[in-house]
Amino acid sequence: MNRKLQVLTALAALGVLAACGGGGDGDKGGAAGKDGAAGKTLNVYNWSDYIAEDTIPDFEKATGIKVTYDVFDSDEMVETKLLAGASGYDLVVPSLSFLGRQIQAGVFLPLDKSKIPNLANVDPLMLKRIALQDPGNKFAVPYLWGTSGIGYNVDKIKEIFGSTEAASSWDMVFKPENATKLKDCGITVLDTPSELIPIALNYLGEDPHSFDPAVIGKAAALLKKVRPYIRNFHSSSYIDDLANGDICVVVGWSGDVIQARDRAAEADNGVKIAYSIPKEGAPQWFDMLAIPKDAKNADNAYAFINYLLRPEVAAANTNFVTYPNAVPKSRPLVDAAITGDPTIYPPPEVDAKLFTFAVLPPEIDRLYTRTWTELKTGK
Ligand code: SPD
Repeated sequence: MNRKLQVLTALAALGVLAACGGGGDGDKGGAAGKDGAAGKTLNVYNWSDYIAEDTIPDFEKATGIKVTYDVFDSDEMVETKLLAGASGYDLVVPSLSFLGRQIQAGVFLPLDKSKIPNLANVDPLMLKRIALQDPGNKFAVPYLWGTSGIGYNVDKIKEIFGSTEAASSWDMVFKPENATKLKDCGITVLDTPSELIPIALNYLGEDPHSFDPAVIGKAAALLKKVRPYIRNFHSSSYIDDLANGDICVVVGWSGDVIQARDRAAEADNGVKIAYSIPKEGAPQWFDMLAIPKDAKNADNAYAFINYLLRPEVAAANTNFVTYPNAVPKSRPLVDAAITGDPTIYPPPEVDAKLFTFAVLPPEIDRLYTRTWTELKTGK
């Protein structure tokens, strides 16, 4: 059964298709029910490839709220809109390290938790971890999480290096003698310094959270050495590029690479894709649901957050996009192939090597941006 059919079948079995809305979790008496027809809209800004295809239509059927859904593929894009103000969005999904800075800039509405009864479904340990950057979990709710690592074309890597062992280390992309071998089949890296600089620092044995310009300079030097072998800087097109065999390696996000693997398998095009969390360690990040303080439809945003936290909805999203969610009760509803995949749910020994991103002070954020521009333009 293909993934779309699996999701439909699972949702039908759970009785959440059609206009039922019956999660039994307090959704029905929520904001949606109280709004007049004119207020039945919701403007959402989420990452691309980051929601099951039925989630929005099912929410619309269940609540009568019409959703306008826009996508982005970098935290920098969301941040620019939020800091400029009047974004027009009622719900945004920044990652935790950016959210920390945006909270300080005062762009979010403090959550009225009485409007999100399903907050009780969220993993308390995750909330505790997140509270380091959002004290008291005052402004945001975790949506999905993942890691950043190496996605690769299995047959190409075997052909070039003799086995896929090479993909278990960042050496494969950061040693020029390796990267040069990948130049022709194509390397893409995420188009953001917020990922690549900490990854390079960690690889060099430095603190990935360092704010020391001299230390950050070491990451810049490393990236500069392999720059000639990087074909593309992009944070979403690599899903199809990997799946079609147009590139052979990406420094990308876990679930996106697994989606590329599944797209290739569904297309039956003979391309085999795998994802590796390199042994030197890799980033772990959390993407967060937050309401801009100038949101026009905040009550509908609460209703949507609450809907996403239903176990069956969270499971459907995880099954579709292959990123873990924050709702432990969803786990029995997630495909065993996903929960049992150590590249999606890292086992404790891998987890121990993961690091999170720091909230960058403005001057370091500017240094990151400058470093990135110089790298990309070759200056
Ligand atoms: N296609 C969805 C990707 C979500 C990635 N979020 C990562 C944020 C960490 N910087």
